[in-house]
Amino acid sequence: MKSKSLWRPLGLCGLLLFGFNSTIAQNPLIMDQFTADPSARVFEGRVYVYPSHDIPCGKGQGMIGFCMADYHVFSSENLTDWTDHGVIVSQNKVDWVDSTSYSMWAPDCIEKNGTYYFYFPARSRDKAFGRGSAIGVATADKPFGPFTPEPKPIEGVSGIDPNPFIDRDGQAYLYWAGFGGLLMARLKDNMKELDEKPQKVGELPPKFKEGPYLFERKGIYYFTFPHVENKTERLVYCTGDNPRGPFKYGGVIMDESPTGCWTNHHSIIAYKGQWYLFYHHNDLSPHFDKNRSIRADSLFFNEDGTIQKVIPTWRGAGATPADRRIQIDRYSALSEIGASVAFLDTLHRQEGWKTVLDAKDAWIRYNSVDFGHGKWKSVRVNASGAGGIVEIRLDQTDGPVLARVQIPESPDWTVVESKLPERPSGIRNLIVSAGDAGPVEMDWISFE
Ligand code: FUB
Repeated sequence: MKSKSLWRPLGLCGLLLFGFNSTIAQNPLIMDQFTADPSARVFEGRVYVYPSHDIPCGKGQGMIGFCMADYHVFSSENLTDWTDHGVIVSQNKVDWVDSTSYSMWAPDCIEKNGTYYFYFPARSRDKAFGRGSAIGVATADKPFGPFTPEPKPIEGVSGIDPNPFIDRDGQAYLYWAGFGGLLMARLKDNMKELDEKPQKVGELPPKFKEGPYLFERKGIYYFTFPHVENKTERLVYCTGDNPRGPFKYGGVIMDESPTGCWTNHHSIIAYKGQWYLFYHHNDLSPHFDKNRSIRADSLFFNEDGTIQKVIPTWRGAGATPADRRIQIDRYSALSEIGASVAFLDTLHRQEGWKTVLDAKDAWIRYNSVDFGHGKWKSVRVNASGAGGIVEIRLDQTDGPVLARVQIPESPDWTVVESKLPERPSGIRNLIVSAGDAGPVEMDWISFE
């Protein structure tokens, strides 16, 4: 059957916690808290993500529905297991920040000569530092801190969404969203002061822009940002031959969110030979788009350096080890009819989603399961529903059958185990289909 949009309404698989502060997830990457504005960086061979931390607003708290009191940093070696390193900077512990403002919006971090510079916006206690948000710096010897904030914000910078960039010649720049649009200035060697007056970044498309992110690839400087052309933010890019611009419009990186999340905010990195787009949507808060969740998907360039549009997926990036509880509801594709996902518990969305197959031959595909060297003897499926035989195939909908699992009729979740006649190895796609079973709900499957 033809696969249908990846934006069908959701259901969820369980959250699997590996100890106190480490989670496994596809998209969204983090399930135990809201996260937004992901600035991803590769430091010391790992991916570090510095997001904002959305929390539900109390009365009179925050600005325009956004409430952010601190920052966490997360890291991963495989883009599947994410470690939460905890709070690195908070509004109560920065001298210049108004500690009642909950205004710690999108941050970013960069390394220079072994020091990590974390840039963050917040409303200052002293209006001398600007009309709205000021931008401060905190430094650390390690990407996960401990970070020491400077006593004052950067002089001459008023705005949000800081993005530092260091060119190949060692010159550093800071980009941000200010009152005059997207602005930039050279940074001094100390990375804590501007080396020139802020300038407007030139030749950008009209209408609302924020969240600048600059990177360089093969001598092309990509100046990328969220841009409201129609209703909500889409991600676009411009290119130039140097970090100051002017930049020429290149195209759309990601379309407006089909679920109506008004903001999107992103970063782009290369890691282990693949490019990735980090961005956010409101997966865990479908009715309030100021409580967001970060995501990642692969990004590809054309031969001429143009960027291929990224289609958001639930599956995200990274291979999933076969012995994990594979959350097949974080799918790569599903059949046109009879397959859907839904929250396991609409009151506790952080518990995730489940897969629902309720028509003959309905299927769901989950890409890139890592079977390694083929020691697998059985598959376990956590299922409920009317019962019947669920079929698991490899690679594609008409690929080899890996197992036929008899699901008992039960309204409760039951783990069923079935022997594998063959032992799969390597990285394979899984297709789980209902055959004539159903309706059947599945929380996860796993191999032993
Ligand atoms: O997270 C608060 C603001 O929303 C960010 O600073 C913007 O980029 C938008 O994502």
